[in-house]
Amino acid sequence: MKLYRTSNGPYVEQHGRFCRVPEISWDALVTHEDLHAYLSAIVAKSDPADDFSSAPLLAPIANQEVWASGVTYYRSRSARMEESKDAGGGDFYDRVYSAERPELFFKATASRVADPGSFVRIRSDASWSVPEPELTLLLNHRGLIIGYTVGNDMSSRDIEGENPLYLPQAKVYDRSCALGPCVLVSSEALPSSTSIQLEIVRSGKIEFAGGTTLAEMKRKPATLAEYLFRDNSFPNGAFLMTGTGVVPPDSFTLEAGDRIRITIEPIGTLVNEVAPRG
Ligand code: DO4
Ligand code: MG
Repeated sequence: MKLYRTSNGPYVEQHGRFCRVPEISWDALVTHEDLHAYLSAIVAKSDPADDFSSAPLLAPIANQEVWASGVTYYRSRSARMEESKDAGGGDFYDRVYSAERPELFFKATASRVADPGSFVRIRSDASWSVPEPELTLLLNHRGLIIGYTVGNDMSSRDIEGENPLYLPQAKVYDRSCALGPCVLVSSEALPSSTSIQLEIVRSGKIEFAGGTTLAEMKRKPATLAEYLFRDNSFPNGAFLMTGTGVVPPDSFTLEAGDRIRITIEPIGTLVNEVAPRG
């Protein structure tokens, strides 16, 4: 079952049938005692809505913070060790990859999150920028996984590579994050065969394509969620990005106009364009 946030309010989709979710705030949905059961009851008793496709999609977020996990894939560890070797930071990435405690960092508030189909940004003071395609968990106020969405953790590799202490600047800025197109409402773990695909299209041609699967992820989503909620409360729930396993070659940097397509099969495809510079 998929939950969409649109400018006409939320819609739920099951087996190709879209139903309007009656007037209830997004925060109330995220903190519902049993979201899956609540939405199933709506689908069972409502007439299908015919106005879903005319409703522009919004990122599935209201008063949730977005956090992110780092170095959860070997590919991310290697790329970061390489980019920070002149700064002497490489060792930290190797250590965090094998440590018991994961790397978790604050990523965005809703105001910094781009809607599906809208612009993401590269920083004006960055020279090496990439998207990071990440399975993103939706956690309720108790820290339980209640759904999954597709996330893009836009990153400035030159800024992080210059000094790992610049991580917040490399990661947190306006439109540095995109979420959507919907939330797959499920508390079941996704199969390890679940693929995450990234495609970057420039001037109509594929400039980069790559992918990974959840089998490559070093950490379990539930463990990442447990660490995030340790001594930290999220009364409206939270999003937790689970890290990237897809890193374009070092010669690649994003340009204005690039179209970024991230597909995680059971959820859908999140598409965003890089905004003009300035
Ligand atoms: O360690 C810095 C950030 C890592 C990250 O964003 C990732 O691995 O996805
Ligand atoms: Mg990331």
